[in-house]
Amino acid sequence: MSERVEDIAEAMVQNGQGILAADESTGTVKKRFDSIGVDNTEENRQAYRELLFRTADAMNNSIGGVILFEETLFQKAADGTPFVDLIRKAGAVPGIKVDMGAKSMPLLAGETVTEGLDGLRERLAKYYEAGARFAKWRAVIAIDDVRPTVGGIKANAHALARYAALCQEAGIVPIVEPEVQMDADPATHTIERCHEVTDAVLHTVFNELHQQNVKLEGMVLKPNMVVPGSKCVTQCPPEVVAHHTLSVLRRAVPAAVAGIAFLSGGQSELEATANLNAMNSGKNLPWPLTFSYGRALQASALSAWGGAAGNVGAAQAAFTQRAKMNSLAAKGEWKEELETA
Ligand code: 5MM
Repeated sequence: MSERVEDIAEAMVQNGQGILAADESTGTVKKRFDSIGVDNTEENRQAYRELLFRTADAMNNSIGGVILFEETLFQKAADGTPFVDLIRKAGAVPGIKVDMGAKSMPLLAGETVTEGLDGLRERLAKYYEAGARFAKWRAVIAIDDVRPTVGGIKANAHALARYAALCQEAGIVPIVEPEVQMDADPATHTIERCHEVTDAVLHTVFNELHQQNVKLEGMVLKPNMVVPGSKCVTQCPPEVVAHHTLSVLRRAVPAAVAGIAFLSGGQSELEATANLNAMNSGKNLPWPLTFSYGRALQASALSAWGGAAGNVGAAQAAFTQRAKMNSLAAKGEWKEELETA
């Protein structure tokens, strides 16, 4: 009997569990590996991902799902165990990034639309067969004084909904990720501008999801937090970020959605944890609010590893720490003192 998307979605985000975004495409891995002086070979990518997936404490206690890039979905650990089995054994759900990247819109300068719908039905069947039970599609929304345009928002929202519907048809939970960028250039926008844009984007996305009959109980939303651009002179403390983010989410996201798992978007590890914690502190929310971080879960682990087999233990300790801190934040139980305890 096939599992229900509602049950899979719930399992991914419950009880302070979050999602490890390890779906960096090969080009993005190159940027990350360049920063630690490691060659971007398949062998190194496999060794690094194995280190993460074998971090028992983090995987068993804090991670409910792992987003993989296609190469990793079909890869094996050094002892021949498929990565999908390692992840399942840790009690987490394996997932797959299925979009083909954000491509520039021909007549809307500075905006992108994410491609990858052609042939997606067939690819989803193959990924299901390989063990993936959720998928991810990321729309990248530019932000400045004039962008995004209504046309840019609509094109991305429409594609997100078409992707989500195809996923649910295949028995796969869609993670719907409309990312309003915080670290694009120029990133001088204020938190108020991010509030306005995120609100418009989420309303359009949920309108499209509704029109295409997507079951909200069987999806996870992966939004940006409402924050000022990273180069804006006025930065905001966690309480202010939480206030703006929750006010947008409460107005735009139906209570039926199974869960909300934020991206970190270029925030430091500590900022991403503190902001998530502030959102979960004593508020009565209709959905679990958790993390689906890439950089904010991996930055310390990556630099502790540095490509050396002898550093695997140190890298795993760093990953365990971030996973644990974010899991506490997803329950509103994190305190800064715990970082050094
Ligand atoms: C892990 O990075 C994903 C993007 O990979 P590509 O740019 O190579 O396609 C990204 O979608 C990620 O899942 C989310 O943005 C969350 O990652 P951050 O680092 O923003 O938390």
